[in-house]
Amino acid sequence: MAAHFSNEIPTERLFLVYVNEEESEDTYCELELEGLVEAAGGEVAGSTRQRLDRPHKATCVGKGKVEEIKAYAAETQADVVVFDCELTGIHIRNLEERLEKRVIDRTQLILDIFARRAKTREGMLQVELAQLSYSLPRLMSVYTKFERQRGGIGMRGPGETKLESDRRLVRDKIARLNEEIDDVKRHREMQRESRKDQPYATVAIVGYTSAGKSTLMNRLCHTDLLADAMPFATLDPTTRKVQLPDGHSVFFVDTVGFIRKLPTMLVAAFRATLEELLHADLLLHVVDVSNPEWEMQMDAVTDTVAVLGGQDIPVLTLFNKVDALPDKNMATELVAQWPDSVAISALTGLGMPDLAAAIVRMVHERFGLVKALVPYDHAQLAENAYRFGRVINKEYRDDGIYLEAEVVAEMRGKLAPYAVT
Ligand SMILES: Nc1nc2c(ncn2[C@@H]2O[C@H](COP(=O)(O)OP(=O)(O)OP(=O)(O)O)[C@@H](O)[C@H]2O)c(=O)[nH]1
Ligand SMILES: [Mg+2]
Repeated sequence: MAAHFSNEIPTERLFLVYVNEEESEDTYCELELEGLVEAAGGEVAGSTRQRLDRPHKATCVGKGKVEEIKAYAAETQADVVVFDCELTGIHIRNLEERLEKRVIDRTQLILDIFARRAKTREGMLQVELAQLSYSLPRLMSVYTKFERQRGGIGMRGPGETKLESDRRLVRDKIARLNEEIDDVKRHREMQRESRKDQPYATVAIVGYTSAGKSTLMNRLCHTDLLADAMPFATLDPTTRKVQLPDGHSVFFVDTVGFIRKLPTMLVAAFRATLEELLHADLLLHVVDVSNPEWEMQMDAVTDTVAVLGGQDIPVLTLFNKVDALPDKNMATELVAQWPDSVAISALTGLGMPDLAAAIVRMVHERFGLVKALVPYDHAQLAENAYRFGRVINKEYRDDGIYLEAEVVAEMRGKLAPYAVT
């Protein structure tokens, strides 16, 4: 993975603190955090874990643990201490003071990866917005404590002024970023509008990070997108038009991966990108069944889709990486249990004919019947029904072309003015 490290900045050594409620999650959480560290270009110096039902107010973990972390982190020559949970501004301030090291949490780590991955203007703006929104409340609580201390000895002044001005600066910057993102969003909407001239169904590929979405997209669309074992290899959505075996075309969209404990703030900052999937006719939910935690990952994705408002879009579940399953029966059993599901290997191509058939079937289910009498000067519209749906009946009448067809919603809209019963 050396390619992901920058030559100019020395690789930072990160000491990891796993903070879990349940023991059963340990191994998986550790692997996941290590993957995130690697994706951020860091190196794992060492780690420790702490079972925690409720974080301590001042330092997240208890006093004794803080001392232990301090000793370990010094011993392993770590530059940064990473907590696998969300820290408050107070936590960060106190921990940095006591550990004498820079302290970051899981969200900051993810944001750092996003910052490295962002390539498009929209992606970069969204990452910056997320970083600032994340820093704002933390900035406040750090100063709040400072403020109170000063207040205690009867002083008012620089501390508060600095807090006020810092807050205002960050807020102004956030407002500017939001405006810029709105601009980009309008542009994206225009693109989507222009796609409406080609009212093919849109199929969005969603799933947990590293589930194999880009690998599948590459296989389906012959693209050459980065597919990598690192989390969050994809940040910006890519769209491609592909012809299905039934002759109809669809747009496939590859999207950013989801992860458990994805902070809502982050989801909000990426809303503009993630909203792409709300316009989809069908979601392909890629699940890495070779991962022992696939059920948890699946829930995390379903929850995030619902948070975004996409719970009513039909989902085709793809049990991916079946080539890596020790027990081949597992895939067959899962598909039998799960409605609208297919077992595949995006890597080897296993199950692709089944997948194509299932997409055709589900896209067709999204088609709706229209009966219309299209005037001759709009004959192209009637022609388009062949491209964007299935024509059941067509008659050339005196007053226009009578058409009975099953077409996508976009196309139904276009035919609506000429609808007959
Ligand atoms: N064994 C096996 N590995 C796979 C399969 N599909 C994908 N992979 C591997 O899984 C890793 C992640 O694949 P990606 O396609 O980048 O996953 P993604 O869902 O796009 O991930 P992000 O964009 O990072 O969210 C890569 O190393 C792929 O080679 C599969 O069917 N079998
Ligand atoms: Mg990807």
